[in-house]
Amino acid sequence: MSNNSFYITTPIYYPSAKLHIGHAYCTTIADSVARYHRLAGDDVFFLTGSDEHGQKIQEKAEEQGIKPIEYVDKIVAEFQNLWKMLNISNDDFLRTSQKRHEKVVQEIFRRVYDKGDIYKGAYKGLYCTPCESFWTELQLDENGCCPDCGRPVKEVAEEAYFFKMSKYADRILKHIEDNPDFIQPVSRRNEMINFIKQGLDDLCISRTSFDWGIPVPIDEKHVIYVWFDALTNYLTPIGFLDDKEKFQKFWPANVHLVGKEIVRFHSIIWPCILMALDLPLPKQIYGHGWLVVDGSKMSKSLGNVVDPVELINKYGADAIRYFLLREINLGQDGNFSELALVQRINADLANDLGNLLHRTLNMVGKFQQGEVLAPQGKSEIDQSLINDAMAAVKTFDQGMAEMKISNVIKAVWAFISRANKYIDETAPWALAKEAAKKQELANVMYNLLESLRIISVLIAPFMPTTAEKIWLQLNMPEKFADVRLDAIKTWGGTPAGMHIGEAQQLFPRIELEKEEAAPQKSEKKDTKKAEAKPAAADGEITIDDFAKVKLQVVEILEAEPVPKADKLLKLIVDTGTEKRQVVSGIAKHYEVKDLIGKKVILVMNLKPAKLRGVESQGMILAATKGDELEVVSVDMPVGSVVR
Ligand code: ME8
Repeated sequence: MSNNSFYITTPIYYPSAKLHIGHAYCTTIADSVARYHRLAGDDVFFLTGSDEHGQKIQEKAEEQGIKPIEYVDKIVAEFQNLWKMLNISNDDFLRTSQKRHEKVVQEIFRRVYDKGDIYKGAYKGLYCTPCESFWTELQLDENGCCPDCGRPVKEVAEEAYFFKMSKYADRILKHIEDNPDFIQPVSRRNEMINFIKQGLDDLCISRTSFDWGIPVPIDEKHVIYVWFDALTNYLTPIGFLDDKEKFQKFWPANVHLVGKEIVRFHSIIWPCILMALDLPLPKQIYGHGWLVVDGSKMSKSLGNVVDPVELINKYGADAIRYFLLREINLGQDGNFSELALVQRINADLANDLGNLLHRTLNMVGKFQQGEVLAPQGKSEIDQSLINDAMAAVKTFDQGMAEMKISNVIKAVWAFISRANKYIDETAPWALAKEAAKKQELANVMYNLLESLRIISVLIAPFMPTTAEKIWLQLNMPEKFADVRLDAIKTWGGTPAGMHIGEAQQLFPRIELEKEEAAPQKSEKKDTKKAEAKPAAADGEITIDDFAKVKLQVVEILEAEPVPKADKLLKLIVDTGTEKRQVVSGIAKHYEVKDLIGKKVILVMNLKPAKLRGVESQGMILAATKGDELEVVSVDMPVGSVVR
């Protein structure tokens, strides 16, 4: 077992508004990585916090007629409540308004000033208040606005202190070029190299036009400009000033996880400050992608800002965590949709995982009165299951160390499907009928319980509550919090002779809500919106309307006529994550045998309906003209999305 230290951070978020699903996404990633490292036996420090100073916060507080600290106290309490609800395991929460941080920032200012790397000058610049960033004319976008957020900038001129960042340009460029892992993903690294090559200006690090900030220690008229105050947060809680041992253990950080828009601050400005302090640089800056909602950027004006608290109340923290981590490849942008979330809950959690647990515990209860019997010998199928389990553990270990979270989850779920298939292959219900097969049945039951023991540990970083629920239902003797990865690196950790615990449902299947399944019926609810918009041209829909239809490639596995309905066929299709039954009016146009194996396009999110009493979960696309009909078939892998 390794016992390395591991320090991971999220950005400290601005308390200028409530946090949304994008912030929850970043913090959930960091949490799953921190949990993995604890599982691997590392000594972990996981930091998040709030970036509370600056003009924007001061203005917000003034609008409400309260002091800035009163304003931030309220919002930051909501941050902390969200992290509790989402089961975030941060070791500390840094608020830049805390005294301990003020001391650190002032000390850093003094040290860099004494070194001669801070000087007083006059700042004339273009300032974006929401982003707390200065820009040069050249950096503005084509509308003369902030290149990060597109909002107008204002010209400001004032006396200010500057950090000699230009002095470190060559060193930081060399560091980035010499250390390919320093900035991830590679696309962000290339952007940063190009940015530095255009030349680095010195950085304005103080302001006099507002006072909600940490005073410059040598000149109390000034407050420290927020990025100098914000970036140094990463040093405060690990004992920069007051705990040498702790500081040596955790600095340099292993990874600063940030959104792609602030990679620049973390991979250029922050390292330059650290160089001025003669401190080592963080090992990695990882820029994750942005979440959009139903294909659109989240914004207050569109009214599509997703509140994670509401989602957690509706679906539970583990389901949200699972969706965010599974659905989006780290580093790429991703889409959040409630419909996709519900589909994942139903297919992956209720179906794949829930069924494996439920079927296994039921059978052990029914066939062995809940007792775990010792296995003896192994069949070929048993051995292949064991090999797959060990391979999944290896993929998990390597993949999580590299933060390939989505791939790891896919590998874990492939093993869950494999274990479900093992039940079908071994047919325990048939073994149970023959007294001579008692040991074979005991082996199968043991292998399933052991698979579930391993799975519970493998899902712990992503779904900590569910993982422990499984552990408790298996009735494992060890306390779940004490379990480490080593416990699942060898097969056979489930002790024989004990009894399993009580079976409980993990995730109930969620019926899609009416308005989601049938958006055309929600007109009444939306009268305001309809009035505000001019009526669309006859039959015209927007891209957002179209995006509501989830189309996907599925394979027809079985087809049979629906009794007393000469036009209808009942099809069983494979969607890649589940099997579905679809009733389709194509009986007159196809022989059953010609449909098997055909890959067709299914409307996945159509509200289930009964046709002649037979349930249909979706609709297959077909082209028709007069009496002619042909289903639309494509040669793409099952599960491909059609857009
Ligand atoms: O930038 N998708 O704070 P901030 C994914 N205080 N992630 C998102 C997102 C989205 N749509 N929107 C926000 C700041 N984020 C500074 C940081 S660090 C020393 C100072 C996440 O409240 C993402 O991680 O604007 C992004 O970098 C961060 O929130 C920005 O949070």
